[in-house]
Amino acid sequence: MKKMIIAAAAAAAFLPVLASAQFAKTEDAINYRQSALFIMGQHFGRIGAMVNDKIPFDAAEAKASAGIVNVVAKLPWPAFVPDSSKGETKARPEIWQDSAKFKAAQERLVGSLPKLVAATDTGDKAKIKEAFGEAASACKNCHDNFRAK
Ligand code: ASC
Repeated sequence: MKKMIIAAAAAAAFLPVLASAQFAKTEDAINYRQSALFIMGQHFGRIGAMVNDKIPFDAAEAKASAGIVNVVAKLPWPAFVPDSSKGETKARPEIWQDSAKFKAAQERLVGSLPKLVAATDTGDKAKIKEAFGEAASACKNCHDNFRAK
């Protein structure tokens, strides 16, 4: 049992390493990050639609979606590999030119999401709306600075 726990912990510790492993092709890296961002957009958008009264509020759905966004938001960033600013991508060269600013933008988003998860744990729509707003502003900050229109 103890061995299994250690093995599981070791596997979990390697997850970020796996996520940053080299991609076979530049195109794979672009597809990978776009896929993660698409999933994030779908689930984040669902929460947004609920707190903005576009669809009925469903606390369990909000909680499930926040959990997904919180995990998947860790994935796109290692896929912004060098030389992947060309091709089917809206990624702007500033991502590579000002990598410290790009990293800070990622961290702002990733840091906002545990608060969104915590808010969905309460089931309180007003709290979820507030945490959603913070995360949405982190999404927008990165899009405004690093994504082509
Ligand atoms: C969303 C979504 C985004 C953000 C962004 C916030 O629902 O898909 O990328 O919110 O539009 O400004």
